[in-house]
Amino acid sequence: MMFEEVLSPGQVKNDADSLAVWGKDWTNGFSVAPSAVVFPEDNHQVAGLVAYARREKIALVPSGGRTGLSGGAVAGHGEVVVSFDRMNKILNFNPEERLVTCQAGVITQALQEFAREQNLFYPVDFASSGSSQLGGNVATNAGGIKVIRYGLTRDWVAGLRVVTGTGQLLHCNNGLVKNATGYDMRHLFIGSEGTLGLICELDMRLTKPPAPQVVMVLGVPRVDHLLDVLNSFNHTLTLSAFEFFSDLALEKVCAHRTLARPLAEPAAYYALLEFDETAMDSAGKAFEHCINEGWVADGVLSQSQAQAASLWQLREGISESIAAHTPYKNDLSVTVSQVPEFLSEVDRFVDDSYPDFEVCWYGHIGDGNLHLNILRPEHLSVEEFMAMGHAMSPNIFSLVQTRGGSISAEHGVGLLKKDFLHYSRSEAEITLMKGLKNLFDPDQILNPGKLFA
Ligand code: S2G
Ligand code: ZN
Repeated sequence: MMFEEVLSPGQVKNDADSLAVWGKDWTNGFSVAPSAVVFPEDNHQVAGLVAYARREKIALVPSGGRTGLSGGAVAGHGEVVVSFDRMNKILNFNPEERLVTCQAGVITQALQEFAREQNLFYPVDFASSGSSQLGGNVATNAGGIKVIRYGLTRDWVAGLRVVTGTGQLLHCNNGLVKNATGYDMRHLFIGSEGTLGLICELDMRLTKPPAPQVVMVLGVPRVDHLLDVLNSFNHTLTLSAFEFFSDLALEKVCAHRTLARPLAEPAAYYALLEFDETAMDSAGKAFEHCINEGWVADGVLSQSQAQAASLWQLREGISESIAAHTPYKNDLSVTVSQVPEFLSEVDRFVDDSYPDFEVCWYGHIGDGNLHLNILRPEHLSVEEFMAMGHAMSPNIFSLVQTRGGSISAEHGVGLLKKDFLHYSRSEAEITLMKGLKNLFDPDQILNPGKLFA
């Protein structure tokens, strides 16, 4: 049995069903062919299995909630999947520091609930938080819907225990607030997609809960007005979220979830705003200003937490609602001020070059992150369509590159975007990143083939 010196037989699976389940994530279009799945239960077992893998030249693919959208957790070439499902305990809570020590396999929502029980708040949130794991959130520096107010996962990691590709267990920062003693190693591992080390344990910071939240959905006739609306509300209150979606996205989610449209008349775009109920007066003034300026045609304000949740469904339900169209996904970001022009440029390109492609826009426009999902026309097979999506991407990524944007804002590079990394990172940076990879994983056993072409 593999890893017999480190793991017990019950911690190793190689039956076909297990290989099929744990060998993939939410990304379509890549072969799934791991040789085994292992389930370590503590940091020392992780260190032991990496040392064993290094000696036996076995490639390892770390796997958390398997909600990734760039193939970062796909094992397609006989790798061994290292699942953190059994490292799913909250180990400690320190009220003075407001720090929770979690194993990597803790589900994001479990941390959110634990925080609530302590009358505190873990603010990083997104549609997949019910199944994603903290280790994977850190490995991809997950963002989601509250970044405009609370930042990204990176901003909430106070400490990490990571096993590098040489089998060393590193303790990074130990939960300290201040630590000016050289390079902050945390930030190398955060967003490294399991290519520099296997994240085993995290010290996550919590914060005070906000006031009860109110949600507004506004009908916005023109894309450039979205920025005017953002600026108008940003000047008068603290936004917890500023999301957007197109009318096509709304049409799909209302049909899929049999939800009523939020406004009497359709609009080209919709902005979903969330803010503290204590800012209601300021929000009313900003809304009136936007109506008077013609930036907003109509709007609805949640009257209860239940209604706030149903308005959020209009945004958070989009991804699932369009899945049947096997969309070709691009997760792009530019600085916020460039969003309207950039979005219009991409629309023009797709209209001119692929007139039968339907563009479904949605995303976290308040932080410049747009999710471009192109719906597959029925006359194309998934393979044909994915190939066309891949072929069109250089044109879209050239538009991103011109604006100094990112070809992957929050979903990571993985397998899906590795051929396009140079559109967002210079040759010098890529050379240095590969140097770091060789330093931390000299035998290239950690998630090989990901991130770099
Ligand atoms: C979102 C979820 C994945 C996708 O809805 O914000 O990050 O692109 C996405 O559908
Ligand atoms: Zn997103």
